[in-house]
Amino acid sequence: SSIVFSPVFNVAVPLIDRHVQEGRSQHVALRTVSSEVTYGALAENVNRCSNVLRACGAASGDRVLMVVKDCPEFVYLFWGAIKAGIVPVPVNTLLRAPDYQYMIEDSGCAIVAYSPEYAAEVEPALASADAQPVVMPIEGGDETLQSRLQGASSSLLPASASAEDPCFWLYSSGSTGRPKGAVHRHRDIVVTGVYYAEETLGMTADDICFSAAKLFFAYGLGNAMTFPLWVGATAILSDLRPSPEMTFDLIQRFKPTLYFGVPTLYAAQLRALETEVVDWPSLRLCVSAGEALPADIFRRWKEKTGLTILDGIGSTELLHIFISNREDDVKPGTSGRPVPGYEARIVDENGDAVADGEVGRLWIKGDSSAAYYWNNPEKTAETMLGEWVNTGDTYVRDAEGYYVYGGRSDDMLKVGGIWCSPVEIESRLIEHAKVLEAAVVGREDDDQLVKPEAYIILNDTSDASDALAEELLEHCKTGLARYKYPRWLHFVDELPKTATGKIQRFKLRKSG
Ligand code: 3UK
Repeated sequence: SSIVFSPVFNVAVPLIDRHVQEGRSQHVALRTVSSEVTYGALAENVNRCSNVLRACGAASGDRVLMVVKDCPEFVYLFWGAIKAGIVPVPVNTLLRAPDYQYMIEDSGCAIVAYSPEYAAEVEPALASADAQPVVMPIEGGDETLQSRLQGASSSLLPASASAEDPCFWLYSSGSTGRPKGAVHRHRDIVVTGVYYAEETLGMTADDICFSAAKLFFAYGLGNAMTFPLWVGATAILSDLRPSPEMTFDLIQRFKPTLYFGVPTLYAAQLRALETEVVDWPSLRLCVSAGEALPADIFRRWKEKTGLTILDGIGSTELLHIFISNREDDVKPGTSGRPVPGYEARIVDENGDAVADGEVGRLWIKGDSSAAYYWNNPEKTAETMLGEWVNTGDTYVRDAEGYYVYGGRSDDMLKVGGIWCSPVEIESRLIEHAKVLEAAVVGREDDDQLVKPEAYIILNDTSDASDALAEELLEHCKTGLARYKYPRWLHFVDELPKTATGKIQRFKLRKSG
């Protein structure tokens, strides 16, 4: 059931131009609290954006780094780049200047586009980077994308490409080392649209998609952009930080049919629903991904709202969800079964399949997997094993064929669905003058969701106090992306270590 692509294939044509060619120009593609963009207007703005990018000197294959909030310009830029043969690289907007400096240098991007909200982190990154990309703020002045779009031509022929050509990148983090740019191809967007959006969720042009996960995550990128554009549906976009109030307001205002969240947010919404009444007859399905959805949250959500949450596991490397529950086939507490078009294997250290009921590493084969990591042959070789991708997760397949998540095979944490490296938090803690050593592990909170917990050895143990704990938390919040601060902090006299001095995080995970 492989998808066949014509030899010349630019994915901007089926996702953007096709809707105009097929008479859907008046259908709403994007909706925000202040605007509505039809498919006709979208196609014109994408062309204008291609022309602006070319006028900035970007050539075929050049990268445009996007630190952009969820707004129509995100969509114009992403597709304007692709249609012109330029490679968009949307990145996490919650990061700090050193992260952006690294991505500017690693990607060798020709252009950096950013929403003014992120200027305080992006501008210092540009100033210290050893490269001089063209700088393009999205809005708020003369030399901005918004102002340039007004003067640009709205016609453009798509750059010639093949389904196998590099199309866009997404950065993915590891427990040690820098983030890696996963290079995705034109076809990957179609593959996820067909197998997951259409065949698994039954998405059609009548759907209205609302994703609490932002567009810069592969999860949000599919939910609120590539899926709706693939089927000709409507996406709701909001630049507000996800919160129960924000989601309740948008659900009541815009009446989405599909809602995409992460477990931490479902847990917070359930708490808010203890005192609040929300009416949501429009929703037909809810989706969860990013980290495992505890069965208890599934059950309480069903009880409170009558709605089913479909848990599914996806990754940046595979682009979207490859094992999932389905409306007619749900087993709470599991990730479900492989999505059509994907094969899953659970293997031992030698790469041999283990029996059902036994724990192993999860490998996935599917046509949406990234071609390679940019500039990183070692990590590419570790992760991309011929046709298979090593997900870095441990899984068990139960007797009924459902896949049960068993944790990471590295030390990485998923916090609110977003990657969080214990090593990075430890490094930040150690930067504090009073800290000698630190170890960070994941611990489950009352909702069975993992959050970072820090164990700290002070230079002078008599400094231990609540005030210092507060100070260290503040130190983390200012130096790291906000979601990465430790939720618990313990002062200890020693840390469990191997003979070679490596911290034994598994021992800390068992303690307490
Ligand atoms: C973990 C899950 C258990 C797992 C993503 C949907 O999360 C996404 O991509 P990332 O690259 O992280 C991938 C890793 O996250 N994970 C994701 N979903 C689940 N673990 N149950 C789940 N349902 O460790 C995986 O390897 O940030 C999610 C769609 C696209 C995505 N990129």
